[in-house]
Amino acid sequence: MASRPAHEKPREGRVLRLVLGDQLNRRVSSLTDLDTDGGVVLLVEVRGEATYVRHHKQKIAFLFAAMRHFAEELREEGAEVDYVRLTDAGNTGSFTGELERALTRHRIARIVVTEPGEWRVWEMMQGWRDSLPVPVEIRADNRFLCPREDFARWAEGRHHLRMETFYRGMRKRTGLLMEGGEPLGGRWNFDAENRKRLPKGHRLPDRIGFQPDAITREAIALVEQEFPDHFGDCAAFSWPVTRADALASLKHFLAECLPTFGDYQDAMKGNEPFLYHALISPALNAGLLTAEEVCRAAERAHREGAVPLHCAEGFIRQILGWREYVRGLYWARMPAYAETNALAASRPLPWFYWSGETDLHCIRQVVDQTRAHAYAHHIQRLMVTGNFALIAGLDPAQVEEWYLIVFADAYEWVELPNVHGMVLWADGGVMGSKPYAASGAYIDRMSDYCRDCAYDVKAKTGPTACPFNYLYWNFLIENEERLAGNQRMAMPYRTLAGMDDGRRKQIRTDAARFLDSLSADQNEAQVASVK
Ligand code: FAD
Ligand code: DLZ
Ligand code: SF4
Repeated sequence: MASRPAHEKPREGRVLRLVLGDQLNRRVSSLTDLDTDGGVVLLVEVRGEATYVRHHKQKIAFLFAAMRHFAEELREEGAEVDYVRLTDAGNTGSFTGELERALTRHRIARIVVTEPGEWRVWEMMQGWRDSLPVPVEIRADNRFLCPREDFARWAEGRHHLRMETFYRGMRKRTGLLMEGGEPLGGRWNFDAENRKRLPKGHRLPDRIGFQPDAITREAIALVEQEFPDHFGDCAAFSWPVTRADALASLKHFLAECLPTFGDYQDAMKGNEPFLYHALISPALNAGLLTAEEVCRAAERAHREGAVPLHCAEGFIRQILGWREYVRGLYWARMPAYAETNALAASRPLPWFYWSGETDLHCIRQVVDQTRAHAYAHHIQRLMVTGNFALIAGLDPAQVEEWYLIVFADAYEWVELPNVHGMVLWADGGVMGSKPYAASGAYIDRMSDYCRDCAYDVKAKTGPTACPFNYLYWNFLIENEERLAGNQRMAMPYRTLAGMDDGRRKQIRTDAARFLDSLSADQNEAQVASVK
């Protein structure tokens, strides 16, 4: 709680509870005493948040729709809600400006807010304690299972922060999938069983979408009008924007997809963006669902016999493990974390990350579906657009900005560790013991993309060879000094050492030709027109 100079008299008035657009949960810490203390709940649509990066249109529409529905639900409950719309007269466009204006509209004694997800906003909040004329109480974010301080304690003194160690601690702490202090089924991790390719002719489950209601349609129209040049379109918008719909979406996933989720967790298929994935990350990250309830529901489904253990574990690990871990890492290591560039990568982001116009069929698939749905699943993000960015040596800052823009679930606390650490290894190994570099063979094994590609995934060199193949070896050559000593990279470096000079030279030539053609493609004006 902020202290105030002793000579100042406490202001009389009510509590102002600021709820940010990704804190839309009735149990969020800023609202826990709403019933007893009352006060005014403030929600604000501000241009600054929609444009600090030029978010995908669906992300902005999703959040505005969810904020408007949440405000209605609070009102129905009897709460006093002050809702500022983007186009309201006098809207200053920033959280700070809107707090200042709210203090002129209401007699306020103190402000209560839950800590934000992003460092950028955290810094802003620190400023409020000095600049605003009332005390500002910043409460811990209770939507996560691991408090920031607990993660910081765990991370203290460790250079490498391995997810698996953290995850086991979280299983013990929560008792999820535990029996008598031991992991259910005798193993912590069933990852090895979660790597199947989709069989030919496999019938995927139908997915439920949510038809935009009048409030959501209005939010979409607002976004089309105010942010017409942002990336993406809203034609296929079908995200759940209320807690009730998010719960319906979770229920559908648990019944129809989770029993098979684990098997095909890493699979990819042309024109099939969703497969068995949960599609809950926008709702989860905005507060419509909580990590705890989702994990408990998945565990229950297993204990009731509806879901095999490897599927329940594979899913729970993503949330209890990865999601909590990246959030903890972000807060433990920011702001320095974002600044490193361990592999000194500097190539500009190719234009096809926006347009999808490329002969690399796998990239085209992921970019096109991302434009249409503001969604790509984990392996697409990691092993297609991510892997390409790594082995082509793309500038981490530009890649990170792209990931923050294009997905409906993107917030820096989750995007940055995944991109900077897991994908680009720009943190020099804090997060992952080795870079996830892979050749075209991985994509071919896990998808049917290569079948429809102009390149030949089996060819290693030459103009028709899959660029992932020579870029992979070129990446190893370029980073030999930095990576050859890494135990986990020993095998590929042994293979590289066995290559004759001619092969190495050919790899370098193919890679240079391809990468130079990318640079030639760069065109700022074109990029702006596609965004
Ligand atoms: P499912 O595959 O069904 O998984 C269930 C849930 O597990 C997800 O909803 C998510 O909450 C959690 N989860 C899974 N993997 C991760 C992970 N690596 N980190 C954190 N949570 C995870 N997720 C985001 O929410 N926002 C991002 O901005 C984001 N950026 C990413 C960038 C890259 C390069 C990579 C490799 C992953 C990123 N992820 C991000 C993680 C993951 O890709 C998405 O959470 C997932 O695709 C969301 O879809 P889903 O709900 O269908 O997930
Ligand atoms: C992402 C986003 C957008 C586009 N717009 C708003 C907004 O108008 N009002 C708001 O309260 N929050 C918005 N957000 C979410 C914030 O960016 C998010 O709360 C911060 O990044 C902190 O995590
Ligand atoms: Fe992607 Fe290479 Fe396969 Fe084409 S051949 S889809 S570029 S992995």
